[in-house]
Amino acid sequence: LALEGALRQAVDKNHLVVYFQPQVELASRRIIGAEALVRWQHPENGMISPVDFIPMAEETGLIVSIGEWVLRQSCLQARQWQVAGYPPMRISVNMSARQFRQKDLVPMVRRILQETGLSPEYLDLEITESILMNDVDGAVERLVELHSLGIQLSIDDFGTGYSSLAYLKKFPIQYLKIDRSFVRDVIIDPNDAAIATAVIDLARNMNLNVIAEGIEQQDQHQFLLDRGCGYGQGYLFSRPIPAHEFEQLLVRQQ
Ligand code: G
Ligand code: G
Ligand code: MN
Ligand code: NA
Repeated sequence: LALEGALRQAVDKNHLVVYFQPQVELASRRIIGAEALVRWQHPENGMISPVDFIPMAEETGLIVSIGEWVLRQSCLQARQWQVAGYPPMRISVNMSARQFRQKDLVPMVRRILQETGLSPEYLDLEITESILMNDVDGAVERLVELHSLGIQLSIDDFGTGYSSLAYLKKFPIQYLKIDRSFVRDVIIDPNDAAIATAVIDLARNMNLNVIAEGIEQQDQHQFLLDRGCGYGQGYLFSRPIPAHEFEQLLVRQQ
């Protein structure tokens, strides 16, 4: 309860901050997008990871206002980089279960796109496989509404849920994100290698883009590239970083 009050204050006092992790084309290492990841800059306790407050925010419903704030900040930042003349790139924002089910989600996203001036094709919403599988019919309906805004949709943490592949074709999505638990040991564990390869093949056969998460090593990068994985993110390329540092990466690759 103390944590909840503190988080409420943090929202009001603007103590939350959005970090950005580059998403790169594996063949060229060029930045094609960024995943927005929220952090809590606590005045005394320093930087607090979302794993330590998102679950509570989800339980209390605070996630709805936090999620809206993250979305607005992310769209604003992406738009600012475009206005500054950097090549257009996508911005990926994580959806929580509660947010995904919010009645006014679609008008809220539409309004933020209008307010920030970001063209919808540059916004990507990441929804975890487990959220989608929790209520498949409801999820399909919701995804169709979101897709009609002209935004992109990704399945996050793909492979970790009880995914029925039969449902996949019903979802109007453009990206699968291979969960980093499969990438970590992809070189040494034949099962992880088989799963990663299967997801890449599945994505390709369904005309979906695939992003591998958690790439930390050169040999993981090479493995995924060799198997036809188009995109990736991970510490090998960059950790999640503040906007001003991200901009330096954009400058460097011009
Ligand atoms: O940023 P990592 O660096 O620590 O993020 C940890 C977890 O928190 C990830 O599962 C990530 O998806 C989640 N997360 C980060 N930012 C957000 C956000 O803005 N909204 C939601 N719902 N989850 C987020
Ligand atoms: O759950 P989601 O996929 O949104 O989580 C993104 C999380 O992955 C964030 O916590 C982010 O900091 C973390 N992350 C990003 N790149 C790497 C990486 O290369 N290795 C590890 N271990 N974590 C990573
Ligand atoms: Mn994610
Ligand atoms: Na993930």
